[in-house]
Amino acid sequence: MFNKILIANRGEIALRIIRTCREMGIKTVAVYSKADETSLHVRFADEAVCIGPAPSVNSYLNIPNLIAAAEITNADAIHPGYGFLAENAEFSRVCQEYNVKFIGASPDMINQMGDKATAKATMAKAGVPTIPGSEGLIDSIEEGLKIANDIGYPVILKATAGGGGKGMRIVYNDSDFKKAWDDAKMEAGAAFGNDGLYLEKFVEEPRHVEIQIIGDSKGKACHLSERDCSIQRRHQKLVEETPSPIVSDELREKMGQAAIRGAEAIGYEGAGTVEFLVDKHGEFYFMEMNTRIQVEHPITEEVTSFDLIKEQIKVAAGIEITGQNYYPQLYSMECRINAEDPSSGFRPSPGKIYSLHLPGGHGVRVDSHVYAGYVIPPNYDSMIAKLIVSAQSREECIVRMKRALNEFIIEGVKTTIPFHLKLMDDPKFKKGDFTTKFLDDFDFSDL
Ligand code: MV4
Repeated sequence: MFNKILIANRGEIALRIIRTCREMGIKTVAVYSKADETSLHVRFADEAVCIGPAPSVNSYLNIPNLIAAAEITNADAIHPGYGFLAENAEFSRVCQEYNVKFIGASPDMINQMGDKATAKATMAKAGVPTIPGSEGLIDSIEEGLKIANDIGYPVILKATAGGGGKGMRIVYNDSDFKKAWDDAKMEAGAAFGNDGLYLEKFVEEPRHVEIQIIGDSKGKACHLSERDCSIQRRHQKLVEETPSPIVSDELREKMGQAAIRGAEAIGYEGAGTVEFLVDKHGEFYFMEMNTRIQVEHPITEEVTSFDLIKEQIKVAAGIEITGQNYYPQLYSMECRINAEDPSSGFRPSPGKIYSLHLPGGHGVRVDSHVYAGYVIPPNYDSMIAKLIVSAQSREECIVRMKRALNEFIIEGVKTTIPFHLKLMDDPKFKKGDFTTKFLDDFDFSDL
């Protein structure tokens, strides 16, 4: 087992990783930027190293500084958390080069899953259902038009380097094709330095359902069931839940087995997530694979009683998994509490938290790094807490979430709490009747 893990991250996830390391008897090194000197992860870790000024590019994304911090402190592993360098193939490679175990995917795996057209082709070959479309990248508008006419409109053009919606265009007919192609290519080239596009049938009003998997160093993988992440705004998830209201035991089994087939086909090691779109007929299709721990992992922990960070560390240390799959024994839901004003287009609201009261009680978990007097820096993402509740049914979960949201007091900054309170009272949400378009016509003006 590792002796000391350096955590190449900040905020709640840095704290989350420190907590598991402490329980496992593993020493921790926090790294921090000048803007995070007063952060809790710095105080709770065994050691802390300043890695640069506030801007992420100079600190949390600065590979030489991170490696230097690991060498100085004699850390034998690095946990990247999510975001920042969690899916950076170069960082994974440099860690290997310096003999520090990267608790995440290999450079090869990151490259393979990071290129979306390659990931899709790899999964299709492994027998995972994929959406009909081009075989790999499209070389010309003419080729794209031909495929669009073969499969039928509407179609969607996607950047192979994308994910998160950038470089994506929906096309409804031949006459719109050229503009969509030019726009998507331009946007992808500017955002990723890679303007490769592929095409597929556009699935209207899908659900976003993802399967949590764990693979070990022997090539064995298991799944820990699904999370429904359909409540999103501009590709930012706001609420996640498990089990999904639309996933039957039969569908869970099929999606779980598909995710395992995909993971085992590539010899995936570590925790990962296989994202699927589920259409209104209950057909599911591979969308993307994330080679990291995700923000919403706690809901899976709550319903399976697994510590996913502990599992990540164990497989990274070479310990084999049992090969069993895990199914929800409870219902769990997460609300992302962001320092944003939901009534003004979710505009960031950084600044000082004057007073704070965290909810608690039966079935309530808060993963957060904030405290009364903490100043939320403007440099990083605005998530300040995850409110996770669990209960025996979805209905009880919603009641408990409302109770906990009402106990949550944050003075000094605007937060997404009013949005969550309104959502918990929404008749369609309460029925589990929503798709990824749900928030497109949600009224945020009275929050
Ligand atoms: C799609 C789709 C419909 N049909 N692909 C959005 C981000 C990227 N990961 C893929 N995305 C989508 N791909 C086909 N063929 C709809 C989306 C999509 C979406 C997916 C999941 C969650 C929210 C979404 C919001 C808008 C579009």
